[in-house]
Amino acid sequence: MEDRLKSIEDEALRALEDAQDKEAVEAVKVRYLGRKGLLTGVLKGLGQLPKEERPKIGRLANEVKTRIEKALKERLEALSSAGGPKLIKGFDPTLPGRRLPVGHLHPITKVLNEVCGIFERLGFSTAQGPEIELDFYNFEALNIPPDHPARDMQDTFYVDDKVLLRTHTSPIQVRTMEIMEPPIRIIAPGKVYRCDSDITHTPMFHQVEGLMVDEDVSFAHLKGILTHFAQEIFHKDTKVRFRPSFFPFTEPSAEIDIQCVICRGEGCRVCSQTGWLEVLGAGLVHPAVFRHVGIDPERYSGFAFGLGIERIAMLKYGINDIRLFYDNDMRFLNQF
Ligand code: 2NM
Repeated sequence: MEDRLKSIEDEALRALEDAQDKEAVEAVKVRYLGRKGLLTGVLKGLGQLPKEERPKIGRLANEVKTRIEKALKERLEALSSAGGPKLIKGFDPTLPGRRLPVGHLHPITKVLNEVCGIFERLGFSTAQGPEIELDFYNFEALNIPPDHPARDMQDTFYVDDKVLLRTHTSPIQVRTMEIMEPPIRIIAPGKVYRCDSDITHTPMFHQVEGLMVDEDVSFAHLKGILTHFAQEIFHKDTKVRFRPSFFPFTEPSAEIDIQCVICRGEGCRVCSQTGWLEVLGAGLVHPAVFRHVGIDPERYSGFAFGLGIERIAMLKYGINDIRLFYDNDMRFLNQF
């Protein structure tokens, strides 16, 4: 009987070592310790043994039962810690954590950074200035006459008769020219304000203006720099067109068009059937502006340009309503 118990134990322990999953362990448990199991059979048969053998065999059988139970438990634990989730008091440390929502830059900030990056790589430095400006820097020094329509209360937010919200970032260029000797090569990014609101205008929008002043700066420099810019911000073979225009602060002045990004020049609604889209204003700095800031227009010349970031962003991303940038609708913003 002792040999029989020994072989039941050996068999059971070997079967457990071979068991590869919980089901196999359960089958071993049923085979040896179940109601009709092999060891249970031995215990039930104790009564048939000679009286003097019963205590010894009974004790041995119970010891074997305890060892098989222990091996069963250990095998189950080993199986659940190799592969599969580890359950620690109902907590599964292998589940992925809850992700924190991570924000990103606003599409206008991204395009602004991209525009500034292009000019920074050409050697331009960034300059800043106040959003609340004096009439002198916003209008007078820029050769904008007192009766010019841009000065109207309909177009400009006034704080009082001498103080206003800047309508362009040109005052930054004026302030820079006042304190800096040429050569000057700067860009002036920032928020600007105009009394205007519809699908292509918001009362606040973003501009980047640029200025280069030195001896012998010509319109050719302006053409080269702005053609390079258009081809960097849109596409390397973007066609560019310079059209004569007028600004009080530049002479001569030009507006710069790119071939329509929607119809590639065929003519469509976005380009009003012209095949071209206006993206920049520019020109050679007017001598009157140089005189206001104390730069000798006989010795120095310069070019300046300005562009609206929202307009560039709308063309780049095919957006038809500028107000989408400022509605704070995450379904829109998350696309960038
Ligand atoms: C534009 C178009 C043309 C401009 C001129 C100046 C300054 F201060 F140098 F005179 N700053 N920006 C300028 C020239 C801006 O924006 C459409």
